[in-house]
Amino acid sequence: MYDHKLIEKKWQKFWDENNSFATTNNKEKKAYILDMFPYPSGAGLHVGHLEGYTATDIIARYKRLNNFDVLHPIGWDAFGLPAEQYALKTGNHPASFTKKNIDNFRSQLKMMGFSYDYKKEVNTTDPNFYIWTQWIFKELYKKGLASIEEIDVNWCEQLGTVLANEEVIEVNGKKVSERGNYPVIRKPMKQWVLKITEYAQKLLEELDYLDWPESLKMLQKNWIGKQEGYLVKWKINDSNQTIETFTTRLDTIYGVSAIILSPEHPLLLEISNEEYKDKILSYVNQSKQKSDLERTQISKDKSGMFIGTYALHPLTNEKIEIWVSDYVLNSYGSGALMAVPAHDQRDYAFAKKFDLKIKEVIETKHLPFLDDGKHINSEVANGLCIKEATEVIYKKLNLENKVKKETTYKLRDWIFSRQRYWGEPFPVLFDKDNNIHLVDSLVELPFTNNIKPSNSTQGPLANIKDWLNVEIDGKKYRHDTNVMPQWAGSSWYFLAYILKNDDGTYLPLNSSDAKKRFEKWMPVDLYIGGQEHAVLHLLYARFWHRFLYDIGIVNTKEPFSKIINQGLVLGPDGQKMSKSLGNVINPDELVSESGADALRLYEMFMGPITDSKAWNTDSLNGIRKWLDKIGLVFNNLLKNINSNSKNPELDSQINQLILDITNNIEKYKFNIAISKLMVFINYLSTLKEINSTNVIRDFAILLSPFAPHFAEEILFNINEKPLQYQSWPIVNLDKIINKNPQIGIQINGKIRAQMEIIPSWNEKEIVSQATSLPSVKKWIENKQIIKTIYVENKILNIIVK
Ligand code: ANZ
Repeated sequence: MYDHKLIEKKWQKFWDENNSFATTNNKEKKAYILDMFPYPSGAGLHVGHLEGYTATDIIARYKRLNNFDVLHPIGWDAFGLPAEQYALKTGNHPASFTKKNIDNFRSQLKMMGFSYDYKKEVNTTDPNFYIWTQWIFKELYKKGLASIEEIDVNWCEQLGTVLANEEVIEVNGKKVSERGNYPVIRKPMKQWVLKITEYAQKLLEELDYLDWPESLKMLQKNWIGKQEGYLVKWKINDSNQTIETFTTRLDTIYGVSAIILSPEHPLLLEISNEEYKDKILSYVNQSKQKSDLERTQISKDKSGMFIGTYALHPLTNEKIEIWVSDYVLNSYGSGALMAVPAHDQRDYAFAKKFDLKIKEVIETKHLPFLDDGKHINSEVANGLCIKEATEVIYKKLNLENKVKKETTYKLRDWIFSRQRYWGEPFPVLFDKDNNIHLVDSLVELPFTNNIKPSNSTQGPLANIKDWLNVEIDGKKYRHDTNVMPQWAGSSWYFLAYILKNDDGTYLPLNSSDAKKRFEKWMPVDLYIGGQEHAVLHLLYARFWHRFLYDIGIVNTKEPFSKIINQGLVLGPDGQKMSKSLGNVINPDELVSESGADALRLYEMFMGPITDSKAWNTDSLNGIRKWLDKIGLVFNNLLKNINSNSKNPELDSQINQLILDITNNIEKYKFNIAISKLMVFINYLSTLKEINSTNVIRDFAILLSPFAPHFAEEILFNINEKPLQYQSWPIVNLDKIINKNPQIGIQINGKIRAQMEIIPSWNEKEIVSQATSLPSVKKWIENKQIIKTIYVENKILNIIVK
């Protein structure tokens, strides 16, 4: 048994002392390999972190051995609610708590042997870092993309803060905070808002060019929610006002039964009939409690009321009732719709509930009828299908200026203030008239031990009176008492790594030297993390990056060219790991018992990186035993080196191994790569002698991305240089002895299996071998083979009935 404690310590010390993972800058090719930087919680690293971090480490080590300049950094996403809540509970300061956690995280990462360049380490709570977070904010402000607005926000009483839409989730139809599951209500408040909606189209377009999982792109696409349609103008009867409705089905306009406004529609009270107003107001209040999902769900009972006024149909001049209902969202389209019950599900439910007329304008088999068909009862559009009907109706309305094409997005602007303490302060001052003045220099987060919320709408910073008020040239100003959300720092941290100098300082983000470095390193070549960040971090980061591109700071439109979403590491019981279930696995104990190399190998051997998989400590022990076995096999062979021996089979096997490991690492199939290494060791264990240590050296290098300490130790034992001075073995294809050919087996025209054939087999033998394969058997069971056609060394067709 090898002494993992001794060996792992020894090599970690060596790597530290020899700057083994320093970012180089003298090669032709580069690889920027990025992890989603952790939030340094009190719980430390968990095995889920280690899964993604091991995967990126394999790639970073592999790229270094292949003569790439590699940037593989780590840092701390250290502002945020949990530290603040912990501080409130324990009376500690979030800064000291966070520092302690970071120290613990760093030593855990080192314990795992990850090849980070720690000189590039960043921390979002470091003023030298967030001075640039503030700078980006100021640039957004200067370009009109940041403003203070009185808006309906998601207010969470328990957390004492506003939350972004992306931070609110639905549980049983109720809106709750993503953190803590506390109730969230809608409430109008003055808040900083970033206009991500102005970037909706750009963010949508570029998605197509990214090498991201399709499911992740879909999530972003749906979140952005582009919809093309029409705005139709409706004149209000006996009034000069008009109302605009948004529709994607202009063709159905002859089937309108009512115009329906959202409860928040700005014209609602103005145009409603006096007698109805009290009732309408109480309806509006009721709808505040409901979530958007609850409001728009098809299955939910519809509510609403007539507001006592009418609109005039733009084509028929017919009087159409105007209603208010909360299934109409104010933030979508124009906050008002034309209800066509015969051809829309929600409108149908609404019409049924309130007994509105249902007029069919497409030949229908059932109601509501959502498909295309021949239009009826539609004057100019009779006999036409959707496309043509839309065109003629559009033309007719357009002549009278009653319609325009409109693209709408589901994406909402990003609410950017939080009434918290532990975050980036805003680099602004307000004068006595509430005008905004940007602060040129850093606005540092003031120290206080009183981080309790000051009252229900102001952050704890309002408690610090001598910070809050400032006097400049005899004029009085106030600081902003809000701080930025946790997502601010993570929206650009991948650029900060590039800015970080080895002496701990940062290049200015807007300097020409910085730009040169971005040209070298961006975009990120590989980014691994969980899918839970699909619409939060990954959308915000794309938005900021695209903005920085537009103002000429960075050279790529997109920050992350390739993303892999790692699957969840589940507890041994197959459930998501959680403290309450008591199924959390602690990496510290595992490393102490089996070693970091065994843990790294195990995490990669569990299954494909993208799959969710359950923990199994027995398999980890098996991996550890395999490492011991490698030691035994090598020790044995080292005693039997015979420079005269020739073994073409061994030459073939090692070259095949080089090819296989290379291909599988390139395809991120780490579990398969490890199984190939295992098969090779089995083969080596059958040999009596080898002619040199080259095969051992090559094996050690192939193993090194997965189990670096162990690999270094092997190299050391055969007097080879450390990994830092090695390169990836080069495959010699000529040495690979051609294996037996593989043929495909088709059953009724579909490939169902592959089979290796021995050259001496005749056709009859091949058919009999093929039909006895389990994967073929299940397709021919209880069937009759009518015919077989064999194409030499390629395919066997079996026709069955
Ligand atoms: C008339 C109509 C007839 C519609 C018909 C659909 C079918 P998607 O496709 O989900 O984006 N709508 C418009 N504004 C709305 C709002 N603020 N809140 C809720 N619903 C709204 O939906 C587009 C359709 O949603 C629009 O097209 C409109 O109903 C409704 F046979 O207009 B339609």
